[in-house]
Amino acid sequence: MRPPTRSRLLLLTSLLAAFGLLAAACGDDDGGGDSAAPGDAGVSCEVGQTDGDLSLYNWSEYIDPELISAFEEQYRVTVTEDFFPSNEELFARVADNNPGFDVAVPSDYMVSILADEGLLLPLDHDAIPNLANLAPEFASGLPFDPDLTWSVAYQWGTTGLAVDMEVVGEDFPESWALVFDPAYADQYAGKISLLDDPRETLGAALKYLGYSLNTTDEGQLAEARDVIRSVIDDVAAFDSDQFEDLLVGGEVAIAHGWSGDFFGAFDDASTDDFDAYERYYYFVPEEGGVRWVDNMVILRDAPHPCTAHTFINFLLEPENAAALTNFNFYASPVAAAEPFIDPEILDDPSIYPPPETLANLEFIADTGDFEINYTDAFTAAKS
Ligand code: N2P
Repeated sequence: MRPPTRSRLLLLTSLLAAFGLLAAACGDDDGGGDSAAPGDAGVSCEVGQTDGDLSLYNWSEYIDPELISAFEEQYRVTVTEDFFPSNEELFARVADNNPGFDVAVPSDYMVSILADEGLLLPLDHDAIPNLANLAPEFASGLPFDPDLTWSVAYQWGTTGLAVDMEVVGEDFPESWALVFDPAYADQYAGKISLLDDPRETLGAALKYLGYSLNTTDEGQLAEARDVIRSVIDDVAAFDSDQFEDLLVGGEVAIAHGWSGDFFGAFDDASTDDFDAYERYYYFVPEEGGVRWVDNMVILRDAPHPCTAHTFINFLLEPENAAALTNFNFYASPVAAAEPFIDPEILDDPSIYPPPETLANLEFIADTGDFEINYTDAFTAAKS
């Protein structure tokens, strides 16, 4: 195996410890299989070729089960799914060795990290003709993988706050101050949830302070850590899987989370007599925040790389890409899907934000050796 850099090794160890995976990872000796370094040749597959069943490692509630069934039927394979709640947990799970996943769905900065560590298989573009369906901004020039060497966009969206207006009223600042200024947060003590995610939650605190969420300044990061600490007694949960259910279930009144997951919950909670969109409200705070792109990658040592390419190509079919967006309420990178996307979704500025909103947002970037400072600061903030 290509040896990880020293700082990555430290990052991995700290992540494994943070997620309680150390014992599991140490028990697995990968036996030193062959590994592709970045730039190594990948596989070559025919369009539509399959070489076995597909193992998909994804965020939860992120794909329509009907799309999975359609793929299984069309290609006569079985898809198994496993789920991760953060990019760091995904990294920790595959860094030592790939336990058998074919396709995974990391966000932007994690594509850079996985590629740098030699953990990805380069894509065979000839096996993915539906790359032609991507909107131009996703077809090339993305900061983390400009030529789609390793990844293809899956969905994109924003991170923000959603509030229960029955608790916070209608007159609240659209600001990170709601969760990070004790003057507000203390009013909602025990009714706030924050993402259990080092880059997202420290990133939000950094934006609240007026800094870049990609800072590599230790002093700024320490300030952000202290902001989280200052409201720690008000935080009911650090949660990345069920924040939307905590909100509509009434357990919290303010939740930090990803746009589409909230909209899915608002939709589910609405009935003929109850419009959840009147009661709950999602916004990106005025100080700015995260704009992210999640991406399909094929992991190094994927047991079924051709089925993986075929699956990626399948999700880039216009109707399939639209079905994904109609299911999860996240924006599609597939321009050709737009005629098949529900018009209310396409016209919703919270799902397809206008350029002036996007201008205020940052992608999370790989900070290289500094990355471990984020995981350590987050652990310190929570303890
Ligand atoms: C889907 C979560 C979206 C992930 N449930 C945000 N990167």
